[in-house]
This record gives sequence, structure tokens and C-alpha cells, in this order.
Amino acid sequence: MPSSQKIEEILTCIKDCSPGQDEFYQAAQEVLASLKPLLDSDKRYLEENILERIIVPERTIIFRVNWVDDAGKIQTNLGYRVQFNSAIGPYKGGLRFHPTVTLGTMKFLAFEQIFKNSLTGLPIGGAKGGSNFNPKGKSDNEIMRFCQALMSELYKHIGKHRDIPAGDIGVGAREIGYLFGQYKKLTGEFEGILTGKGLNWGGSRARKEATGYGSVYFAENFLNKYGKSLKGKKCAVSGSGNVAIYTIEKLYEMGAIPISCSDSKGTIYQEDGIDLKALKVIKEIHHESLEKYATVDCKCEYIPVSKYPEGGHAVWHIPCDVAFPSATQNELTLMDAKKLKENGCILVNEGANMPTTPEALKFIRENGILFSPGKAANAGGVATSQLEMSQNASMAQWSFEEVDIKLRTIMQNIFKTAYDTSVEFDCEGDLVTGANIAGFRKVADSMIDQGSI
Ligand code: NDP
Ligand code: 2IT
Repeated sequence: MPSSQKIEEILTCIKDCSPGQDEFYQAAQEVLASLKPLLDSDKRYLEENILERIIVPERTIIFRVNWVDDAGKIQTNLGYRVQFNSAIGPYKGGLRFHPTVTLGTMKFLAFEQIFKNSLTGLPIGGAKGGSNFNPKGKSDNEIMRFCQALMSELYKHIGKHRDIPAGDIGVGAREIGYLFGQYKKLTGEFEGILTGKGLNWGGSRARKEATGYGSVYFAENFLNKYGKSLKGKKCAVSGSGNVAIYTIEKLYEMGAIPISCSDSKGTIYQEDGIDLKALKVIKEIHHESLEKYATVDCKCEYIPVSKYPEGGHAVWHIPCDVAFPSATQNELTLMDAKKLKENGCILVNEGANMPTTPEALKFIRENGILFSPGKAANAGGVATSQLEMSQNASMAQWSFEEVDIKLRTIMQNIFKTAYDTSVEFDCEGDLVTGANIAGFRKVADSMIDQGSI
């Protein structure tokens, strides 16, 4: 059967078997479409039914999470862990706490994680988990009780050689601490079963910074390939969480000017550069909305989301040289991509997972804007998580500089792998194809080696 027919067959099967999982379908469609040249050149993958096997998670765990709120009422949420693929290592991937989380969200994120983790060159399989729990407006005690309740089920399914969760949207150092404490209480073991831990109890230096720093290192590698650099470039950043903050920090270090950040309520535009210190205080210490930033710094413009009722996002309408979508999936639409082109943007570098809609991605690829897919550009976070696992295994703790040097090298290698693969398949600079093929090939070859497991 021709590869294109097989790809269509698999996508139809996903639609029929997983109704309503639009984000998973979107991720699968992008990956499978870009594998065509590989499937045509090496028949083993179709002969061994790799596509049929790789699009089904090895295990999906869904559970009830009951927790007691501050008013003494029992609340119920859903908990998830999708252990998608363990061909090259134990399951690895973050936990997301956000009210929009569904099984489809978890499956898309875990599926992307397989290829991202493979691209790092490190021995880690793909997984994702989380809950539809909304941390916004919850007290610290409520967050703690929720984390304890979630871990009371999750602990049965994880382990340092089995599955090692970490943070994602809504899960940072505080949540990892509560989750770790509960695991220890339930099992009596002090083990590296989570990454993103506190520096006093097994965490790695530079893990907090790693996704944002890695994203900027990736962009610099890409621009350097075409004789350009980030120095002096105006950079639009979306989001104001972990990834966005450390993207902004590293952009300053590289001599670029980060001119924006955003959250679910609005966008800050500051032409002479975002005030990073103020942003960290508002977001990392007080967990407040960016409306507050506008009251602290009067040189900026605050644009509430209500200004774009038709679905565009203010952050992408600000003239910039490089765009760093670093908030959430499908946050950069066709309308936004057209605006970026009109304003002369030369590179879209995905810090978030799948932030670009398929229509926007098509436009970007057809209109000569360089594009770094998230599974390559944001892989610095999970790569540094694996460095945390290595340090735990050897009971070592490396310096910030040691970890940062390793992170830089890993990002350089991921860029080289994705770029060289694009050249190998006659689409020089198309890193969507390069990253998907390179990530897939290593996992698929390992699946073939390991037989019908
Ligand atoms: P955080 O929770 O720290 O920050 C998320 C940011 O995105 C916040 O500013 C939040 O605004 C905004 N946001 C989230 N959901 C929405 C939404 N539906 N609409 C508008 N804005 C939204 O998460 P991270 O910074 O860790 O994660 C950001 C992205 O990066 C995600 O796609 C994540 O999967 C990805 N990523 C994260 C890694 C990590 O190590 N943390 C590693 C690799 C990828 P508000 O506060 O108002 O909700
Ligand atoms: O999407 C991601 O790569 C993450 N949220 C980080 C996962 C990890 O295990 O560090």
C-alpha cells in the first residue's frame, strides 16, 4: 500500500476510534504527513506496522481525584497519565493542571513528547499527565491537598526506572514539592521519581531556566545557519509563565530586545524591553495577572484580550523580528501569521507545545518565514530533567554552569539533527519534517529491535 494511503487510513482510524480528541488528531496529522519521505525510502516501517503501533498509547491511566477544599467540601477532578511510548527509555513528561485538560490534550502532549524526547539524544520515552483541576484562586493549602490526593493514585504507576513526571502549565516548584512529599510518605522511599525538584532535595540547577534558555539557544543556532543572529532583534514573546520568563531573561543576555509578554487576560507591549524584575515579582512571587504590571510600569501598553474578539492575538500584531509563542496550544492563528509576515518577522520559534494552528503553520512554511517546531525548540526542559535524573542516580549535584553548558550542547545537537535530516530528505531548513523524521526514526528502529511488545 502506498505510504500516503496508509497515513490516511491511520488518521481515519484515529478520528473513528478517538472522537472529540481534536488536539491529538492535529498532532498526529502533522507528524504522520511529514513522515512520508521516510516511509517511501525505508519500507520496514510499513511492513512492521509501526504507524498502527506508535499512534496507540502503551497505557492510559484515568482516575478520580477527591480533595477537600477550604470550606470542608469534597471536590472531584479527573487525573490522567498517558504512558505513550517506552521504546527508548522510561516514560518521561510533564503534568499539566488546567481546567481545559481532557484526554485529547493529554494524548497530544504525550505523543509530541515521544519525538521530542527522542530528539534530545537521551534515553527517555514519552508520557504526559495532569488534571482538569484549576489552580487559579485556590489557596496554598488547597493546592497541597489536591497534589497529595493526585499522588495517592499516581504513585502506583511511576518510578525512577518506570515513569518520571515533571511540571508543565500550572505545575511548578511548589506543586512538585507537594507531590514529592506525598510519594515519600506513601512509599517510604526518597527517590528521583519527579524532576523539577527543589535544589535542597535533589533538584538540578538550571532546570527552572532550561526550557526558556534552550528555546533561545535553538533560535540562535537557526539564525546563525543563515548568517543572522538574535543580537539587536525585537522579539515578541507570549505567555508569562516559566517558559516565557526565562526566554525573556536569555534574550536579554543574547543582546535581543524582548518587547512583549502575555497571559490569558491580556498582552503587555513595551517597546524598549520588558521589565524582567517586575515581571518575576508579579508572576513568580505574587501569581498575579499582567494587569498589575501595567500599573507598576507606566511605559508599557496593556492590551486586554477583549480587543480581539475574532480570535487574533494582540501579541502577534506587534511589529517584531522573531516570535516566541510560549503560552499554550493553538495560540498563533492564520490571522496572526499573516500579521507577522506583514510586519517582517523572520522566525517563529515555538517555546510552547503546538502553539501554531495548522493553517498558520501552512502559511508560515509557504511564505518563507523560518519555523522551529516546539518538539525541537522547547526540548531543553525535558533534556535538563534527564540531567536531573543522571545527577540523582549518581548522587551528584552539578554547578549551574555545568548544566547550562550541557544544555547549550544538547540544543545545538537537536538543531543539527533536525537540520541535517531536512537536508537528507531534500527540504533544507524545513525543521518540521527534519525533527519529525529524526525523532520518529530512532523510536521506530527501537520498536523493531524489541519485537512485538
Ligand atoms: P506556566 O503555567 O508557567 O505558564 C503558562 C502561561 O501561558 C501563563 O502566562 C498562562 O496565562 C498562559 N496560558 C496558559 N493557558 C492559556 C490559555 N488557554 N490561553 C491563554 N494563555 C494561557 O506554564 P509553562 O510556562 O511551563 O508552559 C508554557 C508552554 O510551554 C506550554 O505549552 C507547555 O506545555 C510548554 N512547555 C513547558 C515546559 C516546561 O518545562 N515548563 C517544557 C516544554 C514545553 P494565565 O496565567 O493567565 O493562565
Ligand atoms: O513539555 C515538556 O517537555 C515538559 N513539560 C517538560 C517535561 C519534563 O519531563 O521535564
